[in-house]
Amino acid sequence: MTDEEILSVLRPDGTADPSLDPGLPEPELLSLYRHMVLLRAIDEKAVALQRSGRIGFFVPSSGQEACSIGAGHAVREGDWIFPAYRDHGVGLMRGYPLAALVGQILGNTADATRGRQMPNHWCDRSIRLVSVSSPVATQLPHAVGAAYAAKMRGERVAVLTTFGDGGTSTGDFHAAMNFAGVFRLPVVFFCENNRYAISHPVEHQTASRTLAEKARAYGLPGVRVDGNDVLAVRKVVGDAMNRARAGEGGMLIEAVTYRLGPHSTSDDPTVYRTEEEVAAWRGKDPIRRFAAFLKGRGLLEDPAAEEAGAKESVRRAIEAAEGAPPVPLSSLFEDVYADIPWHLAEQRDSLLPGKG
Ligand SMILES: Cc1ncc(C[n+]2csc(CCOP(=O)(O)OP(=O)(O)O)c2C)c(N)n1
Repeated sequence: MTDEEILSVLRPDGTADPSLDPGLPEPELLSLYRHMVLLRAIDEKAVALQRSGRIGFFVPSSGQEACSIGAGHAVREGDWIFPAYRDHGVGLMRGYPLAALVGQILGNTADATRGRQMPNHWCDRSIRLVSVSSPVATQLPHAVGAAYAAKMRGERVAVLTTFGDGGTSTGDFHAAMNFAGVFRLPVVFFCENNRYAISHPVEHQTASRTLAEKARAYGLPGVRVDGNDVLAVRKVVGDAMNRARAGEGGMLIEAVTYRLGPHSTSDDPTVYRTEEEVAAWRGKDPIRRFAAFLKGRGLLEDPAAEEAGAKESVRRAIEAAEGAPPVPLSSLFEDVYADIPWHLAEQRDSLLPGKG
């Protein structure tokens, strides 16, 4: 392949290219599909919750489901994940529970971080899903640090970090890629080029022909993949993670995709994109594309029933999490110190007399 070519597995007729098909077992194929549908259902409901004032903030991933779910499926037990804020699907695919995800955006006692993180900033120690970073691309050097540690300890694990096209313009991208190249670290840089960094188009982000080609300067391979093709993403990220686990170093992957919705619930994309552009990408919807493949294989009969089932799961998870009580004030003083220092004890006692 040339530098600019984009690897696809799903063909326009709905079949898979046999030379590139990762050959996943049928239950796994269905699981990929169901997680993509679930991710879309979460998006729709979370945006509605924000609009009705029940949550403060949300970052949708509609249009990019093949990226999160395909990449998440390539992560194995023991691997580390340093995600971007749009990649809750990676965690979901690794088993991060829907109840925990919903609890996090509500920030009550159903939230593992007890309302201390900004909404949309998930983490789960049990699957090595490190907390989402708000500042763009700061997760990249963190991922490289974890990869360096894994290498020093002789662990055969890989680290996946995800970020957007805007992330490639940061100093952290340079520092992370350089360090990963020099020390041949087991880290996969998965860049979702969704064409915009909020309102800033990728053409104004870089003068490079592609984002993948930036890898060459750091001595890493760089490849482009169709980010609306879940089998292609799974194949490319899976190969890169295997290579990293085998001690062959890191890789930069540019997934070419599109964000169908707003950047976040605080954004209005109609002021910087045309309806025609959005409609053209709607025609490449990653879920519909994969559904066509599954139907052709006789694995999927009723996509509408799958969507209804996912919506119902989300509705039930929200109902359960909304019933959880708010986090008590006393939690302000918990979980940081084993023995609370005198000055905090004093503050606690003045705020909550008799609770010390
Ligand atoms: C260091 C830093 N600068 C600016 C911001 C504000 N900001 C939040 S998201 C974003 C755009 C990032 O775009 P991209 O990396 O392409 O990812 P995408 O949101 O498209 O997934 C910006 C500028 C920030 N969070 N951190």
